[in-house]
Amino acid sequence: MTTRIEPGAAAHAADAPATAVPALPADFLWGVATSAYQIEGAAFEDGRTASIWDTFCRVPGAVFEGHNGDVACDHYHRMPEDVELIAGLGVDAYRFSLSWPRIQPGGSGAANTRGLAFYDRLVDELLARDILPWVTLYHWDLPQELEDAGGWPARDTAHRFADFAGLAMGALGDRVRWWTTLNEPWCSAVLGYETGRHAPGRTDPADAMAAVHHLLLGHGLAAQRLRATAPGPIQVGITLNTAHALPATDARADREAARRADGLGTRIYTDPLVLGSYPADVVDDLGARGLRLPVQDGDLAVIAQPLDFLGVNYYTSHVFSGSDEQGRELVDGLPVTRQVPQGLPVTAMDWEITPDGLTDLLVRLGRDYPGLPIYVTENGAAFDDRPGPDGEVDDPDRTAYYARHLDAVAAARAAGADVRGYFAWSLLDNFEWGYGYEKRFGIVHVDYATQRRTPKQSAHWYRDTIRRTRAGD
Ligand code: IFM
Repeated sequence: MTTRIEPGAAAHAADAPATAVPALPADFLWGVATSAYQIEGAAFEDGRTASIWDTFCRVPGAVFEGHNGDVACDHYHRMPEDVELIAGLGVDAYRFSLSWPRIQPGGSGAANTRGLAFYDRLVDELLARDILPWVTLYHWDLPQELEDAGGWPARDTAHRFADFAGLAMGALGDRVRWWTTLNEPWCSAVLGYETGRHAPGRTDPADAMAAVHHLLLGHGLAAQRLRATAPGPIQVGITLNTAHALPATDARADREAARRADGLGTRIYTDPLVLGSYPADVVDDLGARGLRLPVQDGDLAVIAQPLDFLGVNYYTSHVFSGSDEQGRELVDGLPVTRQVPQGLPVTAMDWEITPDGLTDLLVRLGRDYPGLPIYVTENGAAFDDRPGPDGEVDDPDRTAYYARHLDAVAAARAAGADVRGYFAWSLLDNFEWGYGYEKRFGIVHVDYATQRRTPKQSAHWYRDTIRRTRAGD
C-alpha cells in the first residue's frame, strides 16, 4: 500500500528549512538510488542463489538482531508500485543495482532468464514513465560460490565479473544507457576483507589489498566488455565513496595522517582509474605495513579505461590526527592515523554532518582529475523518524541535510566542479547492512510489518525542490 505523492501537495514544505532552491541549472540530473540486496527480498525465488550477504546475515552477531535481506522491502514483488513512487517524485533517473546471483546463479555459466525478467520489467516500467534507468552492476552481493573460490582477493573473480557484465549488457543494453561497474569498492575490500564488518567478514589486510586491485581490475574488464558488446552508445563509470580527509592541525604529523587516509580512501582508486598508476606514497605506506597490491603486467592499462563519469557517494568528512591519545606518533613502529570527532551534530549513524566537505571534495576531484564529469550518486542521512498519529512522517533533519548538501553541490559547481547530477540515498528505508533495518535512510518510510510505503516530508520537499529548480524559481 502506497501513499501517493500528490503534485503540489507540499504537505510539510513550510516546515522545511527556509532555503532558496539550490543554484543548480535546469538541466541538472535528479535521481533517487537503491541497491538490490537492500530492497528486493525474494532472496531464493526464481532461481536466485545465495550471495555473500545471505551467508553473512546468518553469522551470529554479524548483523543487528540477525536481520537479513530475505524479504527486505519486498521490492521484487512490489516493483510497479515503487516505480510509481519514483515517478511521483519527478526525478530524471533511478539508480539501482543488479543482483548478480539472481542473474547468474552461482556466479558462472548462462544467465537465469527468470532473474533477468525482473530487471527487464523494471527497465520497461521506468522507461514508460520517462525515468532513466541507471544500472550499477555490483553493489556488494557477490555470489557465494565465488567467495568460496577465493572472493575478490582471487584474481579470477575479476574475470567472472566481466562475464556477468556481458550477460547484463546482452539483456538490458538495448534500453539501458548508463552503467556503473562497482559501488564503493573501498567497502567491498576494506569492510569485507580487513575489518570484517561487512560480508564476507574476513579480517586479513593482505586479502583486502588484493581485493582492492582485483575490484579495480574487474571494473576495467567489465568496462571493456560493456563497450565491446553494447548495441549503441553507452556511458560507463564507477561509484566511489571517496574519503574526504582533513588534518586536525597544521602540524606535520596530522597532515601526514590526513595524507595517508586520503591515499587509502581515495587516491588508491582514483589514481589508477584516471591516471593509470597507483600513488607512490600509498604503495610506500602499504610497503611499510608489509602489504602490496598484486599488480601484473598490463593490469593498470585495463583499469584505466576511459571513464564517462565518476560517481561520488558522500555522507561525511573525517578529521585525522597523527598522534594517539597519549601523544605517540608511532605505535608498533607504524605511524598513527587517528580519526578525531569534531563534536558536530550527527545523524543516526553517528556520522557528523559536514556539507562543506562535499563542496571541498567535489572541487578537489575536479581539480585533480580534470575533464571527468561527476555525479553525486548517493547522499542522504539516517534519522530515527516514525510516522506520527496522522500517519505522516515529519523528518525535518533529513530535509535540512538534503538542503544543505544540495547547496554544497551548487557551491562546488560555482567553484568550477563539473557536477552534473545528484541522487538521494535512498528512495526507501531499507536493509542498512550490518545495522539491519534499524537505520532508516529512506525519503519514503517503509513499515516492514505491512510493507506500507509513506513518503516522508523530505520526499515532498525533494519533489518540490526538483520542480522549482527546473523552473528556475
Ligand atoms: O546504504 C549504504 C549504501 O548501500 C552504500 N553507500 C552508503 C549507504 C549508507 O550507509
